[in-house]
Amino acid sequence: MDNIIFEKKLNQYIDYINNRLSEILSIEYPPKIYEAMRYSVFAGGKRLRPILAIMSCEMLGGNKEEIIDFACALEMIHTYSLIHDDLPAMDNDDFRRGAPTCHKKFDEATAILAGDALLNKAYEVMIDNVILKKEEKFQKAMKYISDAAGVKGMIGGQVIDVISEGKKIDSDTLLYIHKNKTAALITAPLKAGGIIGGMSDDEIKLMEKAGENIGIAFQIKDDILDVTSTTEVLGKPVFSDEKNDKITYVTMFGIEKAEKDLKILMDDALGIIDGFGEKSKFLYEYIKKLVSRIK
Ligand code: GRG
Repeated sequence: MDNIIFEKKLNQYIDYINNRLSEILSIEYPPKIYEAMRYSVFAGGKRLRPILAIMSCEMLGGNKEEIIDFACALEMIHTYSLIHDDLPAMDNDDFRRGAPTCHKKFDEATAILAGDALLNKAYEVMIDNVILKKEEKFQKAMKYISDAAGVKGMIGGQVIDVISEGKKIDSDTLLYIHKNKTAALITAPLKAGGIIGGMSDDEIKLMEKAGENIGIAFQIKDDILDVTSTTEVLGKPVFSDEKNDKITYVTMFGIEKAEKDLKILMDDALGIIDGFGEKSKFLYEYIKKLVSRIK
């Protein structure tokens, strides 16, 4: 696909997502909490998860108006997780995306509440859609997203990550962390988008497999960037895993194996997406570019 066409289309998706997020998070009372929520949501994230949701929905001819609120819910859940992850009680990071983290810009109490409020808002928006639209596919989309965000997904992964700090963990534990902390919230948009776009149960299973591979590959890439990039490019400190005494794919297996496994996982995922034919071209290109990301 022509790069200019790709970038143009991608920016259209990002604008569409940002406009809806801005509507959902329009400032009401008490303004301080909305300001903190908006600060982190509009701090320059890539919008990876909502983009995956919309692309997956459109792949079989679904329309983006049906998935947009679920896509925004995913971004709000993602943002809450970053706000809380940056807190002193967790990673204690002062910078993200090149700007002060939420608790540094505001204060700890506001950052905790802004995270809580974003998580809650995600569910408010999804349940509004479920009630209004009454079709089972919206219920299923909400179920995929809430399962992925919970203890059987991102939170479970985060718990094991936190309690593993400074400990020697085995490869199964590392894989559990990557699968749940990172891959769950990458698989969920592909499944939610797919179901709303009209995929069958078998197709959803394929998306689940692809999502898991992409998610683990994405985390491996994150681990690689942590030791190969610079603070200026990443917008956050490098060698943060070492600082936090965390075992990563790179420290466990070395950079060469990390690069090799990343490629195997991505090739497998791309093969699945390619199997959906011509309409999957855009998602295919997008996922391919994720591996070559520099931040
Ligand atoms: C606090 C419950 C709770 C969970 C936190 C997401 C997370 C779990 C921690 C953040 C740290 C981390 C390295 C997570 C792995 C996933 C990841 C690479 C997140 C960054 O996602 P991007 O690159 O972020 O999509 P942007 O900035 O583009 O939004």
